[in-house]
Amino acid sequence: MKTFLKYTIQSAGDLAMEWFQREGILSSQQKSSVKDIVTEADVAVEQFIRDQLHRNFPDFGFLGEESGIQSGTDGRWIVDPIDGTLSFARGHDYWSVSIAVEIAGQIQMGAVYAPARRALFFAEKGQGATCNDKPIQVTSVDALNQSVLATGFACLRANLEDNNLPRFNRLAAEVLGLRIRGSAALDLCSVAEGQLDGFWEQTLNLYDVAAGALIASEAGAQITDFQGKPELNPDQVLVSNGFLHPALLEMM
Ligand code: 2AM
Ligand code: CA
Repeated sequence: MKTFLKYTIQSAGDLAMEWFQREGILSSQQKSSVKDIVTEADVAVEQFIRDQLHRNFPDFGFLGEESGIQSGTDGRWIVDPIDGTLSFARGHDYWSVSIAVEIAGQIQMGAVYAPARRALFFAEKGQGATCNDKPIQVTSVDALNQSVLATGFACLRANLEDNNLPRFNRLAAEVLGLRIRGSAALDLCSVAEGQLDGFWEQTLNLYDVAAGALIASEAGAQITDFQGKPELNPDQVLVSNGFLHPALLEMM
């Protein structure tokens, strides 16, 4: 399954790259709101992944960003064909394909592939995390004023009253650097490999974070909600190298 997953996500990434290189700034259709775009590539890449997975694992269910839910008996695949669609559509390199395998309610394997950055992140539960087959680990930065964090603003598209702006304001004043890069899946991997010391975002979906969260936690990251509950809650994702977690919880 591991070899199959790595092969499939790389093929999907190569397919996405064809669009990325061919189209430059892609024509995009409006999805549910003006701020939520989906490109033709999102749909095509998800269809490709779905076909591959179904052909090889017919008894697995499927949860995908573009085509919704299909139930299965053995477990399910959780797929975001292009996480960071806006970056993709505007020619930035920070976007990824994300595939997780859930068995008996637990994420067992996750892969996140950023083809434009030539980075393939992978983790299997209990086996550690890798980038391009090399082991990766979180940083040991333990002071907020030395930390580089990322966040995102999915919540603003949902017009929520509890949006991320107060947290952003509080943290921006305290940290060494704060980034908004537009792919939650890749942000989790960036914590795993030590480009970032932490990341938080709210109002995400399971397909944005399922694979990246396993990769981060296998690289030594701590993941909680904003109250410190040790679970993956896509509505409130706080991930750090662990050392920064108490200080970050205070700031949430
Ligand atoms: P996407 O690119 O697949 O849409 C960036 O802040 C993160 O938020 C990305 O992972 C992005 O995934 C996600 N995102 C963007 N718009 C969103 C919306 N309306 N609701 C939930 N998540 C969204
Ligand atoms: Ca996404």
